[in-house]
Amino acid sequence: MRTQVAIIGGGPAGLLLQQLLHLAGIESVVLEQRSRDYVEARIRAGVLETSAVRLLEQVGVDARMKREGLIHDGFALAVDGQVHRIDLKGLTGGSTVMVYGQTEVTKDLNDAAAARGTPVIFEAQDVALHDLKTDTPFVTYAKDGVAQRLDCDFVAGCDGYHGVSRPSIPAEVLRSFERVYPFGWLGILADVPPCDHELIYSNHERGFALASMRSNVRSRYYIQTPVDADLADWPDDKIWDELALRLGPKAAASMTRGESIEKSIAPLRSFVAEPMRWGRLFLAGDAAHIVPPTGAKGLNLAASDVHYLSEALIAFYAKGSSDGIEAYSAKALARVWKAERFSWWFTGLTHRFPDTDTDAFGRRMQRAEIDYIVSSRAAQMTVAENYVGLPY
Ligand code: FAS
Ligand code: PHB
Repeated sequence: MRTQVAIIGGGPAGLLLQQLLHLAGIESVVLEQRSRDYVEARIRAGVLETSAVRLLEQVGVDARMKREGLIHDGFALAVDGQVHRIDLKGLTGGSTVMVYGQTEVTKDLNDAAAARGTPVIFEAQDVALHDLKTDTPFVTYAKDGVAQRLDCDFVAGCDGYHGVSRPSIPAEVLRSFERVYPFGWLGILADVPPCDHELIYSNHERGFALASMRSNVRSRYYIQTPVDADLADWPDDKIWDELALRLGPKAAASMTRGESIEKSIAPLRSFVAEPMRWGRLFLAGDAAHIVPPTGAKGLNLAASDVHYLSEALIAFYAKGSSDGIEAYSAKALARVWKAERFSWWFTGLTHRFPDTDTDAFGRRMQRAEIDYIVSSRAAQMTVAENYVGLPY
């Protein structure tokens, strides 16, 4: 089999890239190791930047998001019982965010791929990348136990943090940067109305908590847990009790409890791999970088990566120009590092670190930073412009 672009990974990065290329008449094949049901069952991101919404509009995969998504003009920052609203729309001259789960984005992109006949091969096993430093790279994989080969011009590594693409770049070429946080997030999904009409990020002495949502009848909450927390130690009632304590009395009073339909614990890390290109291989999304979800940037960085990559590949095929391809890694990393900074900073502002509990100065610094934000429009503007997403 032959195609122009082999896309490894059928998550949001790979599927959105495929549709951006399809729009420009460029052929691609997505190789996804899991089944479609498995990929769509993963509960992950919940907030889309306006730029990501625009990309879904550009590929004509925005109809259901426009019907079912929730446009948010702001969010709340709660600390020591006080709740402060960050007026995203007012502070950024009109920008907002779209609350629409990654699960739904992935379903919509898969539906578009099926309707448009852009091939997504699910349960593709043992994917391996070959001859990446030549003009004739190829990919091998197994499907239903039968060995396959996919010849292509380019390979897009959209296969996430644990994928095969990043390790295909030689160790002596790749440089990684990482910070692992001393805690995780326990997430719970329940079919109950949210406790507020906007998200609440809470810095509480017992730990961070986040009240989010997927719709007006489905809520998503998180609490910071020790890095070695065991889900078996967290029955639903205990999670609801902890959320009520950490989100504060007003949120607790309007919180509806219910049985969890999904519950999971995720570790938090900041991670960047450079470069995001090696020969004919391009990394995009979690394959190249990870952010702590505090800033809601993971999915949105995947979107900006594939925007830059699609533009580079379109210029190559349409005009024979390699300028975009040569510039891709530096251009994508410039935005990645700014989102890494915001995610790291917002995590530091809202979570309880072991040293801030023992280090009184560290706790005072956290408190002073929050007081500064609450009292300064300029400080709030920097929070707001990063949260709605810096320009592409
Ligand atoms: P993805 O990991 O989504 O997709 C990669 C795909 O590649 C997967 O479907 C995988 O099966 C496939 N794959 C892997 N190896 C392969 C191989 N060898 N061959 C073929 N296919 C292969 N972001 C937020 O903004 N907010 C959040 O709340 C949030 N929560 C998260 C919770 C968890 C547990 C995780 C892991 C991430 C979370 N993220 C969150 C970040 C997340 O949303 C990612 O940023 C987003 O999924 C990035 O999309 P992709 O780059 O497509 O990677
Ligand atoms: C979510 O709804 O899953 C969500 C929202 C905002 C975040 C992280 C996760 O910062």
